[in-house]
Amino acid sequence: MANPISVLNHAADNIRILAAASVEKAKSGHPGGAMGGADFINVLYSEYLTYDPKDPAWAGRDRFFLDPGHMAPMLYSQLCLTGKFSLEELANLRQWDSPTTGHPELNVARGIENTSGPLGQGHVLAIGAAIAAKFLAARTGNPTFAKETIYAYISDGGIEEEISQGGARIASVLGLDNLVMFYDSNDIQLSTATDVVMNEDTAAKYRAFGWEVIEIDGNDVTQIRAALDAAKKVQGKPTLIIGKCIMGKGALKADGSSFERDCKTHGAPLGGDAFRNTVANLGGDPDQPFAIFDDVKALYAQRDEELAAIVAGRKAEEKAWADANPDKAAQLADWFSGKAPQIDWSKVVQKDNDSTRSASAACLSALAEQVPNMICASADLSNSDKTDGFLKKTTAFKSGDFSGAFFQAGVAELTMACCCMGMALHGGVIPACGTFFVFSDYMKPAVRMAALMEIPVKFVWTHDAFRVGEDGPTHEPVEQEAQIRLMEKLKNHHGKNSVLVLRPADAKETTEAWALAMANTATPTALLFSRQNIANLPEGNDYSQVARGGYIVAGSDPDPDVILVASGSEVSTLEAGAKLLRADGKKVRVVSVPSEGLFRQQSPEYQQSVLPAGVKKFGMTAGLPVTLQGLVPASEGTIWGLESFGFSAPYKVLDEKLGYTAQNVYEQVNKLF
Ligand SMILES: Cc1ncc(C[n+]2csc(CCOP(=O)(O)OP(=O)(O)O)c2C)c(N)n1
Ligand SMILES: [Mg+2]
Repeated sequence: MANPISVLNHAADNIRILAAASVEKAKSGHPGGAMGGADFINVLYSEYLTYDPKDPAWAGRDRFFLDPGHMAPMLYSQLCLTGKFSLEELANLRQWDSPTTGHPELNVARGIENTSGPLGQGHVLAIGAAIAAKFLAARTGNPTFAKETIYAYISDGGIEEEISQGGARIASVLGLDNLVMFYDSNDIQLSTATDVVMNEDTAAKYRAFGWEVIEIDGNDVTQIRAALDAAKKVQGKPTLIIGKCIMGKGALKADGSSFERDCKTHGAPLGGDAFRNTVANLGGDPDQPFAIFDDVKALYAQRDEELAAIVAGRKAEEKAWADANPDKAAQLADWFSGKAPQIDWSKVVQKDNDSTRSASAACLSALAEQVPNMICASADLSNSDKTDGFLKKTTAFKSGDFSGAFFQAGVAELTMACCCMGMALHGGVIPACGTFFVFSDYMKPAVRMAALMEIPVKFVWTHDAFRVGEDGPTHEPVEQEAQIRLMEKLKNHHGKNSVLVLRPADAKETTEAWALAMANTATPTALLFSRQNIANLPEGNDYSQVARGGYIVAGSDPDPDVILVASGSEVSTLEAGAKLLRADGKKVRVVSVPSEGLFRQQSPEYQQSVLPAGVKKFGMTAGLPVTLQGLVPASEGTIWGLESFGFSAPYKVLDEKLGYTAQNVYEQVNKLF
């Protein structure tokens, strides 16, 4: 029997009171949007969202992705009604050590599917999760994945962010009918009304993208239900429900007049008497606003019972599938455990003197064959970034056909990154995505979020240096390595380097780097690969040492007069320079440091044995000199790096002109003596 509308409205008012009260208590936060969106989220959670209250990580659950993180009080208040947060925790919004953080942080046990805050990314994470659900349905045949609905909640800010275009395009071209997005269209944003900055017809825009669009009053229970019912029936395309919502619904000012539709409620407590008037207006007790109404408690207790029956049915279907497919079921359990896959790396045969991007293709080819839950993506560069090594072993996703494992993202690096992160958040899949290193700049906001959420996406960035010179300086990364290596230095909340960054020095180091990337289930990994061929490191090199982040390359002299340090292709330039220095009788050690972050995690004794203090050092990097500053102290030597943007020319000419030659290594090192 349908819940009485009066009870649903009462529950939404309860959410409004709790959201406003938590912001009031914290003396900071965003009440207005939360109060406007309360009706939608309440209908969704009390009547539609399918999840297991006793098993929040259940793989087959519907998922709710919040894009506007500033609307955290709405989500926390909603999750308080479903028992995932206590009233006390709501009262501790934004406080030290409280689970009710300023913007929601990934916490599946508490019902939070994603960290959100930077507007726009959150709804594209949902799109990635919808892709993962389609993929798992196709790959496993487990009927539960075809029944999942991924709900996204977006606001004006997310619609304005450029990434919404990428997300809208991908969701449509892939026919994601398991995606339902609610747009809280309240015509107000932080500093202005929305008409000051946008005048497009958003419904027409999404229809043009190929979405089903339903327009409703976002504060009306009957219309919300009708829209959700309709959305669930749509086939072959995603649905956008545009809900006209009232910012600060129910809010009153200190003088008792309406405080609705006012920018001032966007990001500040209602304040004093305005708060008290508002709570009273919504049927609460201004002296005890942190309370759940009895009929609302009953509403959610009843929903728990309904969910128990729904989930029991779904889990019975899953069990029937698992009984009929025990091997697949065991495999699926493994995929959702998040464990690193078993990979036989001996199947990867590297060519001598190959580029590391091509060596990466050899690895990806093996991964496509051996890791059935891996998804690889490229932003329209698969034949250049060599993710085609993977693609050649599978097919790309198409609307209605998710039997392959390759995601053609189009030219949209940030969208691609967020989709891949959303896939990982869904669980059960291992995503990797590729583009040119210089375009990592378009992905930085997502990489930072992946690092914060500890999502083990593999970022494949090729064309790692100025040696793409024919394309001109726009395509030549210079400062990008220094930037991503800063993320190696930034620790996540578990005290780990927030990103693992690996820049291998030759083809065989590339295999080791991919092995480390696949073993890394704790953080994102960045893999930096060369466009050009690189001479193999000397015969007898112990490649297992790559796992230590930095190591002494084979053929190095004992008791060296000088230590040459680099990562990536510059190591081979140092090797060539070392030959000239040795001809003069100098004893030379060459050290390859594919990951300074990993190297700094080794014992001090090991670090000291590789780079002993007091021995002269010379570093060479195709990036900014600062890239190597942690390894080559100014007191012990010099660093040859690129101090300016690159130039247009064939790479061999650039190597000569910019000093990336054996002869220059020889000359620069001699200056140290
Ligand atoms: C990428 C990004 N830019 C800027 C902000 C700062 N910011 C937070 S909310 C907001 C306005 C959002 O307006 P809207 O989405 O309509 O939310 P409402 O005011 O309706 O709650 C801005 C600019 C942000 N969180 N993320
Ligand atoms: Mg708004």
